[in-house]
Formats: sequence, structure tokens, C-alpha cells
Amino acid sequence: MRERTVGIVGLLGAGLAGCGLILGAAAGTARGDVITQWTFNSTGPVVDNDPTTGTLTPETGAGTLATIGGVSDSGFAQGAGDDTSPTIGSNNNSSFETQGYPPFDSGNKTAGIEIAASTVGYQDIGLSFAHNQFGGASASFRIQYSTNGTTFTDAAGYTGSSPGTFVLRSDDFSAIPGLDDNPNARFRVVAEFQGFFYSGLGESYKPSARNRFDWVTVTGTPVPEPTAAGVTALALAAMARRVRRR
Ligand SMILES: [Ca+2]
Ligand SMILES: [Ca+2]
Repeated sequence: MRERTVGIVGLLGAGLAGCGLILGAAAGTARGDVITQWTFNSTGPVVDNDPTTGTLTPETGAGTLATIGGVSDSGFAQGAGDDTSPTIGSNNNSSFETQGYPPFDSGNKTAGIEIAASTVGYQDIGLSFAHNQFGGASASFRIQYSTNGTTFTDAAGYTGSSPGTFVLRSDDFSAIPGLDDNPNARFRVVAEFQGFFYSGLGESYKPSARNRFDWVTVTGTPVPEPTAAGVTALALAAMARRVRRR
């Protein structure tokens, strides 16, 4: 009897996984498929084992990543240990370096990077990235999202503790259905000047302090194909009835 029950669960698991549902996704930190991912590592004919050369073209999927709020793109620099792509080579792991943030206590939540990646075909969207805040960089940053590409809403915020260290940051947007299956999905990571977080990280705030980003990843789970899912559910119900009759 016990074996039979396990058998049914196994069949259900296989069937549901086949139609794009993930059993057990509600428990813990299940991550979806990579929709778009930036490693910033140079690829193709220019894997040069030089981290200061890289690319803003995603290594996986499609999308754009750019500075906003007057922040300057200062090129590519040593990447994060979180980057496990084969393109890191022996020394080809780049990150995207930004500088030129606003003066102290101005331009709150306007300056940083903006990420655009269509989520068409996916739901339960997530964003993760490695962020290296140098000494004097804004201690606090805010993740934001947009469902229409123009209006942004605050999501998770974070405050750095160790200057010059990559830390993996993430937010889970599975409770934001507006980001599902959306060609206009966008995200921002912006410096936040607020309350006692006015200070820079580890020292006085300075706009020239560097912020490096790497391993920027937009994830999701495939939107189930309704017809296929319905057919699978019917087949599973019939299968369960047959097993019960034995
Ligand atoms: Ca990298
Ligand atoms: Ca390179």
C-alpha cells in the first residue's frame, strides 16, 4: 500500500513537472529557470582572460542593462565569485562597474542600473545579482520593479556591511502577478539616501565611489500550457482511479 502511494505521488510529480508546474516550489527557496542572465564576461572570439574587457549583452536570454540617473558606466572590472559560468575562463570574469552617483542626499532612488527583460512565457519572477559596494558608496540600495516599463515600485532594500566585497542580493516577485508573462518587465537597483543610512559604506559618502554588479539574473517558471495541463490532470485522475481499483 505504501509503495503504491509513493507510486502515485511519483506519477503526479512526473506529470506536473512535465507540464511546467514545480511540486514543492512553495517550500523554501526554489528557484526557477534562468530567463536572462548577464555575466559581463567577454565571450565568443574575445574570451581574452582579461576581466577589464566584457560585454553588456546577456550571456543567456535577451534584455538590456544600462545606468540611470546620471551614473557613469566605467567599464568592466574583476567579477564576482558567484559567477559560475564557463566563460569566467582562467581570468575572464568581469563585472560591470558604475560610478558618478548623485551628491550626498540628492536624487534619492534615481541613480543606479536599470534592467529590462521580457518575462513572456514565465511566472513567479525573481531577480538576483551580486553587488560590490566600494568604501564611500551609498550604504543603502533599493530594488524596484515595473510592470509597464515606466512606473517603478519599491521592492526589497538592503544595506551593505563590508566594502569591496561582492554580496548576492535578490528579491522574489512571485506575489507580483503583473510581472508574469510581461514583455515590459523592468527592474532597477538604485542608491537610497534615507534616515540614518545617509552615510557612505564604511566611510563618508562620495559620489565617485564604485559600485560593481555581476551575475545579474532574471528567473521564472514556465507558464503552464492550459490545454496540456488539463489533459495531464485528467490522465492522472484516471491513472489514480485505476490504481485504487486494484
Ligand atoms: Ca562575471
Ligand atoms: Ca574579457
